[in-house]
Amino acid sequence: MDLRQYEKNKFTMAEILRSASTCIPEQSEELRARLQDLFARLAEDRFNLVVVGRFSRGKTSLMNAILATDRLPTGIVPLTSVITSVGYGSKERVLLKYENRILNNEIPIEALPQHITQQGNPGNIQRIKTAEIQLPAEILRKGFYFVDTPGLGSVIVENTLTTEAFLPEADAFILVTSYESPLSEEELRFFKAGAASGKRIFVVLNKQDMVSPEQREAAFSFVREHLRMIFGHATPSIFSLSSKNGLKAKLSGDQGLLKSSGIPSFEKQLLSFLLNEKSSEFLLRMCDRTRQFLLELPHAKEAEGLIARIDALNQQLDRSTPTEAVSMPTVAFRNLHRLPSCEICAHAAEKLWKFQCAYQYEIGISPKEQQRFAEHGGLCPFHTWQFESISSPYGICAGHAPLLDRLAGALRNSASSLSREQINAQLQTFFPDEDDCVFCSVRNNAEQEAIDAATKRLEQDPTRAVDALSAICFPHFVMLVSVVPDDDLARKLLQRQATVVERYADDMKRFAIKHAAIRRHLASEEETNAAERGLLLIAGLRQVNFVSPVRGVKKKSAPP
Ligand SMILES: Nc1nc2c(ncn2[C@@H]2O[C@H](COP(=O)(O)OP(=O)(O)OP(=O)(O)O)[C@@H](O)[C@H]2O)c(=O)[nH]1
Ligand SMILES: [Mg+2]
Ligand SMILES: [Zn+2]
Ligand SMILES: [Zn+2]
Repeated sequence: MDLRQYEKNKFTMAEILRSASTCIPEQSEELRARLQDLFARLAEDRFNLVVVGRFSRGKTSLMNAILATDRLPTGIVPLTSVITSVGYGSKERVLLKYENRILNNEIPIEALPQHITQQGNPGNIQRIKTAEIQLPAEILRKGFYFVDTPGLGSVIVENTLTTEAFLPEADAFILVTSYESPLSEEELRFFKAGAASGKRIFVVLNKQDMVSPEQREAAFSFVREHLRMIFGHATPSIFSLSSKNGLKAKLSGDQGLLKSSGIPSFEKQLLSFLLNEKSSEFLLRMCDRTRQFLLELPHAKEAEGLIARIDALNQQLDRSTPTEAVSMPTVAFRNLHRLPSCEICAHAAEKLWKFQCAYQYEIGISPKEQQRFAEHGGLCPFHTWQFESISSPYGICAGHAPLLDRLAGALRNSASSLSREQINAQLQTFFPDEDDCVFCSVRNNAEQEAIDAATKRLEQDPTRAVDALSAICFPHFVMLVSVVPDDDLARKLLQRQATVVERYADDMKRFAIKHAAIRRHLASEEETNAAERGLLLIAGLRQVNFVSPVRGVKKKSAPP
């Protein structure tokens, strides 16, 4: 089951739950509460991947390397003093949650050292329960959480206690030891407890850059032998790596160094585990619970269709073969998070606004402009009302009285001297057409300018320009693609648009699940704005795309 399939199955599950709500009798508060609970579980789908080990092994450094950031503080002396979880957010954010306090405290990420390190907050005297960091890292986007913990076994007893108290919250562990002196007393103790818990454990042998290949081999065998004694058949995989080099390589883009750091193969295993084991287990549990719920409904007959859907989903999950060798979700297109909305809309809206402000003044004072206004038949209906919203009653009268005079004259003239056919033809000319409405023509010119500018950038440096595009709305996307001369480039634009659209759809679906579950606070900023962003992507700005997606269609057919 790949990530998309997993999300899709979750949405199917949410649909079934939504339909189930119609089968609940009016007065049954209890059943309704249980359904809410099922929704909440689905929405919360949270998996804590907890990083543990002796102090100074490089736990925090490993998290930094995976997340490609240097934001989490690391150091040579025992450092982390607070449980620090990292989840997805469209921008960097840090929330501190306290023991015995309801209100959270939001701090800038630069201030982290004052709250989560031994130096700033020794032995966690500030009584912070968790520091929750949000980062825009792709691996986190699907609801995974990495949790950094204070190191075990240092003289700072509080730190060990903090970590031990948190262990029941863990769904899987990454145990970090290092080449300096692998497998300390407390690490061995931890392994024995871990083996008994049945939770999945990954073992990392960090700091491989500090030892020669021979030393590396010897230390690796030593660790493997010890683990075999503890775990027997179920010995966890061991990963030799250098977090330090991994992060350095990610920040500098050095692919060779990245590969030799061992970080990519570790990430691949982690992701494969998260997809194949965590996901299906979670969904199968959800199926069981929902089926049970449906069977208990008083009119179980009505729920039969839903039970059949649950069973189908269940079977599909049982059958789905593990996806081997999944790599990190590679983003073929960059800069996809926090995309600004359509740049063509933005340019046209800005030009139009400036023009409108100047125009409503001009029409009030210039007889020449009033005359032109009358001769062109005024503005199109949409812009007539827009004009109304920004001008004074005086400005409206000054512009529209001459227009009405002219219309009255033309009507009289038609009535007395034209044939019926001529009358019909002449009536058509009363409406301003797109070129007559000054606002429409300003909009058209501005659109054209923005599309030309984008096309030029796309031709000069296609790869960079495609990545730098905003979330182009569909009406403008159609216009843009139709003028891009190069075939490959046009295809690339379609692919990128597909990726953007898919992402927005995911955000909308996730928000819908969380909304239904009354878990709105769990939604990321991207999910919260999903409805508005999705509509903007489909329709563009109201004041720009007010008529039809394809500009040519707006032209009226000529009068017969
Ligand atoms: N040479 C080398 N040094 C590393 C590597 N990873 C981490 N270090 C260094 O080891 C020291 C400890 O790293 P941290 O990431 O703070 O270790 P930690 O396990 O989080 O420590 P606590 O928070 O105290 O439990 C720092 O000085 C890091 O720079 C590595 O792969 N190679
Ligand atoms: Mg640390
Ligand atoms: Zn647009
Ligand atoms: Zn108009």
